Amino acid sequence: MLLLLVDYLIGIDSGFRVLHYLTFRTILGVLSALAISWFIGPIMIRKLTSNKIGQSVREDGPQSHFSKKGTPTMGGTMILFAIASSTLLCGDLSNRYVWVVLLVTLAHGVIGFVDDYKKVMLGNSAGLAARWKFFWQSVVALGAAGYLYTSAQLPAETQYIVPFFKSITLDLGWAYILVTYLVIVGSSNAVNLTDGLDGLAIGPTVMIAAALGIFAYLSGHSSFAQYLAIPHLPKSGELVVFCGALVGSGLGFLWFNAYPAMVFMGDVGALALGAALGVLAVLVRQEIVLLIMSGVFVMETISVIIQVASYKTRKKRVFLMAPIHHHFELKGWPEPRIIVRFWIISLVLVLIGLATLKLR
Ligand code: 57M
Repeated sequence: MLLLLVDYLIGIDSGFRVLHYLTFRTILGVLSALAISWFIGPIMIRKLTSNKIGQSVREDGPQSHFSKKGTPTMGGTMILFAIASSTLLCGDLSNRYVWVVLLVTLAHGVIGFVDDYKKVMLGNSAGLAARWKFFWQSVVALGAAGYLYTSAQLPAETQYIVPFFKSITLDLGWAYILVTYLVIVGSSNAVNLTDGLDGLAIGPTVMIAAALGIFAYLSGHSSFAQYLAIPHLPKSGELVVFCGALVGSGLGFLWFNAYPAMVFMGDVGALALGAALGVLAVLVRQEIVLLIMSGVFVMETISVIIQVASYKTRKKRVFLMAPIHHHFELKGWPEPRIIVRFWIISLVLVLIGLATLKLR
């Protein structure tokens, strides 16, 4: 939006020329999303509380969660409002990548909103049936994948690079659509599974979004891309503003979701944020690096797969409870200890992901 006004604003004061700089608009995106979240947070928590939009807690879960019953949920609506507002304000709205990431994120937010609404407002503990949730996630992800594949203007937009190997680029043709679909839906559901302790999902999400913003900036810059031997994707630079808005809104949400949480993000937040990370990784061609940086989300998902498979085949559990954060809770680890240790693991994995820029 600001870019549409920049010529008019420069006429008022030449200082507004700074709006042409991506870095300045990214910083503005972070701070505006943070300010929006800080402003909306208390209002939203009061509204959710007064409308009794509180979390129901399963009886078969860890005892320590029973005290969380009634905590306001669907805080993800605040996250998404802050992300959308800041991106629309600070981003270049003529950039199709910005619209792809925004629409995929918001579409998953709508799917999560319907699930939360059915659970919390209609008292239907099952929420949106898993098959319908998966169906609509698939529609959105396949739609995005198909659009990106058919609208690609450069081979680099659909080729795969392998971290640590400078000269390997894979052109998988239409398989790009399948891989993109799996990355978006997998990432969305992995964050959803992880969102089971205060701040456990939003912490790594903010770290990974910041790292993907660095990848987007470098890929969008021809000389940096050439120097680092990563694909030069002229349109990806503008994604930094979206990443900045995600970081700002995530930190703003964490202000209220930090232990002991005043609000949960709900599926509206978890599904959307996971999808955002997935589509960002696809747009900057760093799907494998996303897998590395999202190690906590991957670990949580694999723990569920192992637990369910073991229980179904052997009637025995591998973990005390899945996802794995519950396993550590039942081992007696205090919740904050699990959260901070998972954050530290995420930070290490994000730094390893960034190191792939040089280790090639
Ligand atoms: C998403 N939802 C949290 C909150 C959040 C197949 C199975 C592994 C599915 C899984 C499941 O139901 N996953 C759904 C996890 C829930 O959080 C809500 O959901 C939103 C995210 N989707 O925003 O609105 C609970 O998590 C806690 N929480 C916090 N702080 C936060 O900031 O403390 C959430 C956010 C909240 C709150 O207590 O109520 C969740 O855990 O359900 N199922 C499970 O994860 C269950 N595991 C399980 O059934 N394991 C079995 C299976 C695998 C065989 C086993 O190991 O034997 C656990 N979840 C719960 N109770 N609540 C255990 C039972």
